Amino acid sequence: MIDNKKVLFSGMQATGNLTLGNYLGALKNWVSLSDEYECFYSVVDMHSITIRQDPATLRKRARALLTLYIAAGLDPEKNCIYYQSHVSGHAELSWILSCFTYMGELNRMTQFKDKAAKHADNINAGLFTYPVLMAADILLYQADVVPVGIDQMQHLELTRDIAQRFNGIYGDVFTIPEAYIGKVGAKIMSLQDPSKKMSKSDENPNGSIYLMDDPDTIRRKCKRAVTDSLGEFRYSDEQPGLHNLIDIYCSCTGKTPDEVVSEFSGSGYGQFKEAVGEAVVSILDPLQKRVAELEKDKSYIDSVIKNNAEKANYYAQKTLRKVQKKVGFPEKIR
Ligand code: ATP
Ligand code: LTN
Repeated sequence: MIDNKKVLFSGMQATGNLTLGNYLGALKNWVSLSDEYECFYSVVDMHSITIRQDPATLRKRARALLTLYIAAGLDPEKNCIYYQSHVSGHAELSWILSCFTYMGELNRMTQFKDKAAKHADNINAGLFTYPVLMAADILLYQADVVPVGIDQMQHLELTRDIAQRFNGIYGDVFTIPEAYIGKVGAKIMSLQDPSKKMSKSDENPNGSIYLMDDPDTIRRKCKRAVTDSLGEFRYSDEQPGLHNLIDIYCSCTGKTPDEVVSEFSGSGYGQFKEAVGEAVVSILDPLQKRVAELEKDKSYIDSVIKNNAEKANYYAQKTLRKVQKKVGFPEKIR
């Protein structure tokens, strides 16, 4: 608890251009939760280097992501928006927690298996211990809730196991976090292959709508989205392409699938795809305008980076000192 508010932590990697999936599945929920909780939203650049990155590009993308957090509606006066690499406590706690995590647990992580298969030439130890760093992110701020997409549930379960194990040995040190999975948009699928999640690292750019795509590109991608040949307007798992477009439309407009089905039941897929395109444009256009404005104000963004890193460090150090004492590290002499 901070000032009688429960604590929320979440983060995103600056590994590519963000997609509509990232926005509807994560960022949008973050904004709606930000009044209720004391929030920490990190640009997890330390996680990003588990995959080889070009330094200049990583720096640029990390700043763009931080700017996007603000543009999406997270007020940096109320929410702590910061770079993970600016708070050394993440790495320090991660080391300690790695001594409380079993190889067998890490071996079971599906994200590790997926990423290792994808980057067979660089299966580094960081990629393997990635979930420990994620546990450190969350536990460092004593987070009560962690909004993530379904794909991150396994990492969150591991975080809870590590925290419970530590508490079992040393007493109540860590708050045990709960996942928060949004109701709509928890899994937006690729527009080209609705059996696959929309992902920023997808090789086919037509499968994903990027948050910075211009309106015509968005309309074109929606128009070309894969549907089916049944020609029936239903919200059904048997029609995954249409199901996904209905999810996107509902998430952008706030309508329910039932309302959408009755609104479009007489019309063809083409007309609906156009409406989806317009709904996405109407969400992304204002977002892009706010990003452009914020990018002009370099000193404002710099001050957010500086002030929030200090705030994050303050809370991180509180937990870290407690943990260091518990495991038996000697007090620093000041
Ligand atoms: P990558 O392609 O690099 O693995 P990604 O696009 O899957 O990346 P992450 O950086 O892993 O995105 O995820 C950031 C956040 O966005 C996480 O909370 C994740 O669950 C959520 N998210 C990612 N893709 C989707 C999606 N298609 N639908 C809903 N939520 C998503
Ligand atoms: N692993 C997450 C990103 C991430 C995260 C976190 C999410 C790193 N640390 C802490 C929530 C809480 C991902 O790949 N989406």
